[in-house]
Amino acid sequence: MSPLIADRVTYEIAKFADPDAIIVNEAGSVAMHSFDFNPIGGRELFYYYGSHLGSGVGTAAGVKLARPNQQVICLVGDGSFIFGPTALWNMARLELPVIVVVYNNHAYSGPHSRVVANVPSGRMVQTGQFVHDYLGNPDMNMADIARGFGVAGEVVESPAQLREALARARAHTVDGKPYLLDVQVARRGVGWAEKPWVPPIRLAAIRQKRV
Ligand SMILES: Cc1ncc(C[n+]2csc(CCOP(=O)(O)OP(=O)(O)O)c2C)c(N)n1
Ligand SMILES: [Mg+2]
Repeated sequence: MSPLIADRVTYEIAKFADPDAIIVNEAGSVAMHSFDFNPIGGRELFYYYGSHLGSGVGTAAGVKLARPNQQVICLVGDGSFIFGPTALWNMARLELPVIVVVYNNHAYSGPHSRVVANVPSGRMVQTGQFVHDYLGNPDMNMADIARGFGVAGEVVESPAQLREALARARAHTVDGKPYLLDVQVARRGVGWAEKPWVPPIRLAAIRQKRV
């Protein structure tokens, strides 16, 4: 089934994670269920979110440096990820075996839902034309971005592939290397069309010189 439901992704990762894994969370609108966190010897949650996007990947690198003997899994939204993927390069360079999972719904879904909730009679809601929330068309390939920083990874489109990809991620980390999963997840909430509107700004129609 593609795209996946975000909750299914979380469930599969919770099944996969080590009993003392550290979860670094910058997946803002994803519910952190199923992990059964217990900082006294069990799984730990490192959570910093809300004000400045882009901290997740760098935080995960730092947590791995501080706790080299625990599995570190970074959960991050696609919008948050693109604000700060740079620490992937540090993971590659310093050989920090972190698993990064991008919940890629091709959207700033949280702000979208807040606009709909807070300005229900607003023009964007009336027209269904949300100027700033959709990150698809063209879709960003986070595995390609990771490759650019020297980190291996893959795009994941089904629960079966997710389980296989997590096994590959584990193999990479056992080998001392980071790994990134770009998991295609469904946009949730009100006001999302299957193919959301994009602003019709095209230079081709107005430019006079082919430069
Ligand atoms: C530097 C910065 N710019 C903009 C914002 C506003 N903002 C808060 S959440 C968010 C979208 C996050 O998108 P994503 O990580 O894909 O999560 P989703 O809501 O789609 O689950 C934005 C743009 C912010 N918090 N920080
Ligand atoms: Mg998103």
